[in-house]
Order: sequence, then structure tokens, then C-alpha cells
Amino acid sequence: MNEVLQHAIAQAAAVLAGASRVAVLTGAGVSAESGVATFRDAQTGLWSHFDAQQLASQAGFSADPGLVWGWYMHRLAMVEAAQPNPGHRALAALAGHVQTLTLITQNVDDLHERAGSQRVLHLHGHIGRFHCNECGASYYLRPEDRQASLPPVCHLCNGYVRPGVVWFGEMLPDRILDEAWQAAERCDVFLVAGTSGVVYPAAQLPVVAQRHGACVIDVNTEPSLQSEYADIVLLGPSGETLPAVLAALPAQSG
Ligand code: BV8
Ligand code: ZN
Repeated sequence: MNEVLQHAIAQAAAVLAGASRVAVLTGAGVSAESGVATFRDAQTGLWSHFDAQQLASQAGFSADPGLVWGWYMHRLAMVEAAQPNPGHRALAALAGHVQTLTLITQNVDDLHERAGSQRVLHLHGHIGRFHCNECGASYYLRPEDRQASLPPVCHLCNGYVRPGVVWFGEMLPDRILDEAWQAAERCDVFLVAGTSGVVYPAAQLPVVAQRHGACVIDVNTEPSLQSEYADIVLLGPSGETLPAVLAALPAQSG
């Protein structure tokens, strides 16, 4: 680990050690080391000719429900085959070092929960949950649905079933967005990890936090939109830098 990164890790640990309220925002980058492709990663196979935003939309689903269903079943299988990485585990452990930690994620995988994090705020939903696209009725995935060439149909209205994620052009869940916004306004430190910062309103959260006086820390393998204004920048993989920050924290008191 280079000098600059080691210094930034020590700075981040010092700031976190003095914090009582911490808010964290994660993106696809924190799951990259678990083998879950990021949104930037080129789509593979059948979907290589489509950009993620097109597939993750009502328009995409109406145009070709089978293609979009297949894409989500492909991604669901990737998530289920993946394991949390040291970055997820470091964030779960960080909760024990501060008075309040609010973990906000744009990810639709459950790797934070599998790493032991409690009450994760999923701004963009869950890839493992399903409901009817017409009437909203919940739906429980059957094994045969995974290989199906079309989405299952709703037992109430025959509408197509869709994944429980927020598509582009759709509103985020109110209560979750409000809780995330309040955590950003009230935190002493806002830690951003593994996000490019291009999708709104999630990308607004670190700005809100900094405007309310918080120290913003950005963790990424490359410069992101946050690193332009962040107070501390850790340029390295979150699976290595986050455990290093945790290791640099003073031992938990009591
Ligand atoms: C909405 C679920 C009301 C689905 C997702 C204001 C300005 C401009 C546009 C808008 C605006 N307000 C609204 C919009 C429109 C739109 C938007 O933001 N468009 C962008 C693209 C310009 N927002 C919406 O539509 C939102 N809804 O606003 O509703 C409304 C409606 C209509 C019009 C106005 C208002 C809904 C957005 C949610 C969409 N759903 N996901 C699914 O997953 O299938 S978004 C999805 O993409 C992810 O959840 C995530 O949010 C985003 C991908 O970003 P990242 O997670 O950051 O991933 P990415 O691949 O981009 O980057 C990975 C990063 O990790 C990189 O920086 C890389 O360097 C780094 N990295 C890689 N490896 C590592 C690493 N870092 C550390 N360690 C590593 N090992
Ligand atoms: Zn229905």
C-alpha cells in the first residue's frame, strides 16, 4: 500500500474515531471483489448489446419482458453464488465502533446483510424480491421461473411479475429515502464506497452531508464524482482499504 493511501487511511480512522454519527453510502464497487459485476462493467452475453439503464426501466421491460427477466435471473444467480468480501465485513464491524451507523446502499444484492450489517437502507430495492408490475401483489419465485423465457404472471391480475428493484424513471421508496436524507443531514462523517456517483438522488446524499458540516470520505479504485469534493480520498479497492481503516481505529472501549 503506497504512502499516500496509508496516510489517507490514518486520516480516515482518526476522523471516524472521533465521530458519533456515521452514514455510509455504497455502490456496485463494494460488491465487485465478490464477483458481482458493477453497472459500468459491460453487459455480457445476451445483454451485451444493451446498456443497463435501458434494461432497468419500464420501457425496457415493456419492449422485451423476456430479455429483462433473463437479465435479472442472470444477476440473481451471480449474487446468490457470491460471498460478502472483507469490505462488506469491515462496514458491518464499523457499526460497533460508533454510536450510530446508517448504512445506505444503491446495491440490490444482500451482501451487506450476509456480512452482518443490520437495517441496511436499500435505496434501489432488492433483486431477490418480486411483485406484480400491474397490481403490486407480492410474488414468491419458483425454481422453474429462473430459466423461464418470460416473466411469471401474477395470480391476481395476470400482469407480468418484476424484480423488487427501482427502475430508472421510478421514484425511490419514500420512507427509506427520507431516513437516508436525515442520516446525511445529521452525520459527523459520511463514508462513500464503490460508487461512480452518477445516479440521482443517491448521488446527492454526500453533498447534503458536507453542506451540513460532515467530513466526506470517498473510497474508490479510481477518481469518482465524489472524490472531486471529498475531504479524504482513499484510492484503492474497498475490500482492502476498509479493513485497513477498521484496523487503524483505536480498540473499542468497554
Ligand atoms: C428518480 C436498481 C424521480 C435497478 C438502479 C437529476 C439529474 C440527472 C438525472 C436525474 C436526476 N434525477 C433523476 C434523474 C434520472 C435518473 C438518473 O439519476 N439518471 C442518471 C443516470 C443520470 N434517476 C432516476 O431515474 C431515479 N428515479 O429520480 O425518480 C424522477 C423520475 C423521473 C425523472 C425525474 C425524477 C432512479 C434511479 C435508480 C435506478 N436503479 N438500480 C438494478 O440494479 O437493476 S441505479 C443502479 O445504477 C445502481 O443501483 C446504482 O445506483 C447505479 C450504478 O452506480 P454504481 O453503483 O456507482 O456502479 P457503477 O458501476 O456506476 O460504478 C462502480 C464504481 O465502483 C466505479 O466508480 C468504480 O470505479 C468503483 N469500483 C469498482 N471496483 C471497486 C470500486 N470501488 C472500490 N473497490 C472496488 N473493488
Ligand atoms: Zn397483479
